[in-house]
Amino acid sequence: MTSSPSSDTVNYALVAQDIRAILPRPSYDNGNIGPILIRLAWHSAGTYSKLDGTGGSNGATMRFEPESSDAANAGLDVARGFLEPIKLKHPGISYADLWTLAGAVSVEALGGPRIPWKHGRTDSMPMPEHHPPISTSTNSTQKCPFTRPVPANGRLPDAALDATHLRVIFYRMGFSDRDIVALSGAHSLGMCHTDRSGYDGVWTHYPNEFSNRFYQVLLDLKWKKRDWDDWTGPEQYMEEGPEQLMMLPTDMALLWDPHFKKYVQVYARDQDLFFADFADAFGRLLELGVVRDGREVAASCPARPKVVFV
Ligand code: CCH
Repeated sequence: MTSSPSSDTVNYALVAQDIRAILPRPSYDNGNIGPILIRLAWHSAGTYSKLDGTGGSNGATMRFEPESSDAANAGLDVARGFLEPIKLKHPGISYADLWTLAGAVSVEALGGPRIPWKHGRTDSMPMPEHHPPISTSTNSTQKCPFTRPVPANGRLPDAALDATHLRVIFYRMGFSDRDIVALSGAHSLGMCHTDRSGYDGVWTHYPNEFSNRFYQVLLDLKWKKRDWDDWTGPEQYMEEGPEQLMMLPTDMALLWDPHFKKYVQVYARDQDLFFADFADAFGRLLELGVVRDGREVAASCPARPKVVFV
């Protein structure tokens, strides 16, 4: 990995301020780019595997193939483009730090909790096909800019699947059922785009407000499969009646799986607990794959007070 030469001189508070300033954008979607920046941060980190330490937010490998053209990342080139002026203004920040910081800043700017975030990620280069083995010798002063090849695509969740799939994907990163439900609450924000994922619509009526509304509508509304009238779209769920909120099959899985559902119910009632759990889980997500003090950070959760189900 190579570290940008001036990463030590970056004023991260100023970068955060500059990110906050670009979030409102009247011509884009619902008028704010925060939701797509949060999605960028999550997808940059969500490739991590605790089994071999590959993937994760370190390296900002979504700049390169194959990750840049992973179908799950469709549309995130737009998010990366939004952050390019910030990178130009603060060239010392790594892309990996910039993308994760943008996600953390956006959550808070949209009314959510403060996300614990530390700088120190570095940007990697794609390994050329015929690169000789990388020396691990510690007395070499020449740092090799190439890193191991990035993992194959397919590590991010597929919205068409079920609770078992969610567990396979998130357990691989080191998360628990409680973390899965807490992280999914980010779907209070933003929207689906037919030209990106194929899905269509918003989860809540306030897509620029970070809140526990995702859980409330999931529980309170009646959902039916969307009847695509003019074209055959993917299976997704729509609110019954004239209003048109939507859910992905993986969102519905949180309702249909009894263990996930218990957390949905708790978070629907208790926004403070949701905010605390989200901040904790999202903070750990952004650390995945990051090496600090010679140790790779794992997602496994520190001891927390147990949730009381009533
Ligand atoms: Fe998500 N998400 N997400 N998501 N997501 C989509 C959009 C957003 C899944 C699928 C989709 C998380 C978890 C999951 C956001 C944050 C998070 C879309 C629409 C799909 C599909 C993309 C489009 O068409 O533009 C699936 C499956 C999972 C399984 O767990 C997690 C975790 C987070 C963050 C913590 C946000 C925010 C959006 C809105 C993006 C936008 O452009 O408005």
